[in-house]
Amino acid sequence: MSPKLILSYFDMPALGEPLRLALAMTGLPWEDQRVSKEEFMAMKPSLPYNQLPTLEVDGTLIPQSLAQMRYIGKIGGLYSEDPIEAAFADAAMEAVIDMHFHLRPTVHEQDPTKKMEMRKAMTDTFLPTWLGNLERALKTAGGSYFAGGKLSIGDIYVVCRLNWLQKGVLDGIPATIVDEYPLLCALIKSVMSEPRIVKYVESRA
Ligand SMILES: N[C@@H](CCC(=O)N[C@@H](CS)C(=O)NCC(=O)O)C(=O)O
Repeated sequence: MSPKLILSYFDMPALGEPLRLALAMTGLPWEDQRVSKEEFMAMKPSLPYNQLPTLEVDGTLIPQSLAQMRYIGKIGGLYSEDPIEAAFADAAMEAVIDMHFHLRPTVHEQDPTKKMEMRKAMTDTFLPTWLGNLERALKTAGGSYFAGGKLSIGDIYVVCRLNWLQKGVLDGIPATIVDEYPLLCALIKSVMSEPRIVKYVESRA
C-alpha cells in the first residue's frame, strides 16, 4: 500500500515546487497543502526546525526539503540505488543551493541601487559561470540527465530553479539568461513534457 503523503508549504514555488513536481512524478496520490502566513505562525513552534516545507508520511513529519526530495526520489524511482549515480543527482541539487547562497543577499538588500548592482554582478559573473558549470555537468553525464542517463530528483530540482529564472521575476536578472545553454534548455523541455508533470501543471492552472 502506498504511504499517505501530505506536503505542507506556502502557496509559492520556492522550496515547494521541486517537491511538488517530484511527488507528481511518483504517480502516487499526495496532498498539496498550501499554508497561509497566519497558519504557519500557529504551527511554527511545533514544526521540526520550526520551518516549512514538511512532508508528512503516514503521520511522520519529514523536515528539510533536500531530505524530502531524496525520500520522494526513493519511493518514486527518481533516485538511483547506485551510490555514484545518486551522488550526481545530489550534486545537481547542491549546485542549486550554491546559487541560493549567492542570490539570498540580493533578495534581502533594502537599498535599491545596491540591490541592482548585486544583481548585475550575478548576471555578469556568477550566473554565467554557474549555468556553464551545470551545462558541462550535463554534457559529461551524457547530455540528457544529470545522473545515470535517466530522470532523477537532481534534474527536477535544477529545472525548477531554471524555470524560475526564466520567469524574469528577479529584477535585474534577464529572463533570457538560460537561453544560450542548449543542454539545459533541452532538459527543461524534457522534464516539463513528462506526462505526469504536464498533468500536475495543468491541474494547478
Ligand atoms: N533548510 C530548510 C530551509 C527551510 C526554510 O528556510 N523555510 C522557510 C520558508 S522558504 C521558512 O520556513 N521560513 C519561516 C521561518 O523560518 O520562520 C529546507 O531546505 O527545508
